[in-house]
Amino acid sequence: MTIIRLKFFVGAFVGTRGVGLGGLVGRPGLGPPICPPVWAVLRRGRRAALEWLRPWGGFGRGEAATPYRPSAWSPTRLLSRLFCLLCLAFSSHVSLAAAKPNIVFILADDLGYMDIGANNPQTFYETPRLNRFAAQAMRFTAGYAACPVCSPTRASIMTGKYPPRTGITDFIGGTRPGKLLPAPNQSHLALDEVTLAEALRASGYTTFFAGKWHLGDGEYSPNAQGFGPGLLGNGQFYYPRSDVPPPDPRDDPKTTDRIANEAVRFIEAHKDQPFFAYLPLLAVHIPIGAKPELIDKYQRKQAPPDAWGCEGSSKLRIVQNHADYAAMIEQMDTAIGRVLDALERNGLTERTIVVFTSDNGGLATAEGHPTSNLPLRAGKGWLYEGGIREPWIIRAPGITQPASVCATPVVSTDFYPTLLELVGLPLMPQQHVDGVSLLPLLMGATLERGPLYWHYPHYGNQGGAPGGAVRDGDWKLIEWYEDGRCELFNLRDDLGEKTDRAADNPAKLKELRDKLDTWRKSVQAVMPTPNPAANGKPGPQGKVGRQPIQSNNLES
Ligand SMILES: [Ca+2]
Repeated sequence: MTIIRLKFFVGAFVGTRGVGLGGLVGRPGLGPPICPPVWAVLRRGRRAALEWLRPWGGFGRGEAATPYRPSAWSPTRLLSRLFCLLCLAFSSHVSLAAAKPNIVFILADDLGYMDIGANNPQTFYETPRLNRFAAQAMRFTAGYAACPVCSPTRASIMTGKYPPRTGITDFIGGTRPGKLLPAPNQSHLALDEVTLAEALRASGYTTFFAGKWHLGDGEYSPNAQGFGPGLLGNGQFYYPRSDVPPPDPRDDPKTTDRIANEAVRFIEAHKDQPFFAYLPLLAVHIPIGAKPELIDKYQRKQAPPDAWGCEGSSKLRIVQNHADYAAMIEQMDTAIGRVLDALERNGLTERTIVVFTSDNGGLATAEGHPTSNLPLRAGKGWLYEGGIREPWIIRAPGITQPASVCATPVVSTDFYPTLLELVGLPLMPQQHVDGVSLLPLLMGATLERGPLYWHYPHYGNQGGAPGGAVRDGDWKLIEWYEDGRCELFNLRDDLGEKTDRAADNPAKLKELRDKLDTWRKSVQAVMPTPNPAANGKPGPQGKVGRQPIQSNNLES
């Protein structure tokens, strides 16, 4: 924390952008209670500090930087500003330097960015608890998963590393040849990785796990990676040993209620010690299931008729209207609400950081096509935005402002260092090599996060073909490994990735292609190889990258 405060001090004096400090002193946060007069002084100091910092711009929240004005300097004003900065520094100390806060990390499975009301007020689905949670938190509008499928993203959260570094670049168990033979995929997360859970446990945290692991079985289960011991399960799914019988599977086919029940019991039993509760839900992955009465509710709810387009040679759902999927989402939303209620009931809300995200985009091009990610293109298994842009919400009491929105592109490797820094633990740069602490963004400042990269050398089950991608500012390049063809999009103008700008921007094309290539070398990414059995024919998915057919009335 000292480093962070120093960074902000220095940033203020040298006139860099990114000194917005919203959230620091607006309300008591993770720290001990402070008497109201002190808070009043701090709030005045904060307002004055923000005014003082205004000439340097960079308050976040979309305010443009304004040029440095030499006339702003005067001895009186300088003293006043020093006072303001001291207020900020003191308040920062008070907010952050308390007993270790708890962490609740909720990871949905296959939930799309547009599947929650906080991101998509017009959605057919109902997510009142997540919407309310977002109104108490910071919502990221360009938060990404490190991969368009499951296991690699999960590994990136646990390690802070891009998937090529862990060797898990496809879902564990996945292998599908095409024109190319996919790169080899590890069957488990290596035990010498210091997972986020292990790092927190080593610092006194009690850890909790219930749900979907999908990073290895047996000796590679979550019991061996900082959770447990005593988790029961096999294959992908593990749960705490419990004397309480789980809900009837007919009412809880995705074990959503079981996970929430166990989490609530854990929270109540550990409210006096720091804990890290990791809740990787099975919802809303197929097979789709939910409480029968919820399915009845959505079958009765007025819905638009089915509508279809295509992505490559895959059929693409372009309307949200799936009753069973909606029911599954509502059951998830309610369960998340019960976990948040347990924090509140036990007086833990103000000292618990809560994260909500998903491991890949919504399923739109195969396997029942339950959702639509429009206006985002494609879905799970694809490197287009529908496959990798996720719900991303963080509530850090005393740090994040309610209902704040951050548009800076960030990725799932960033959770590891961000959470370490939020709870006051030293960073572990040798471990979370590809993560960047997002604390400045959470505080309302700006952050030069740098480019984000993807490497997916596989044929997905949803139609996607081997490829890589880079997002740098507003620009995004996708390189398809079958033929080396690249697509270039400007996401600021073209969120739906409809217009390939590669032909008219050769310089940008080369720049991003070079960056992607350099990055691949730096992470020792393994490329797919020619498949002799394919005789040069395209993969089973056919040619990818054609423009999807989309319904005009659904464009935005
Ligand atoms: Ca998934």
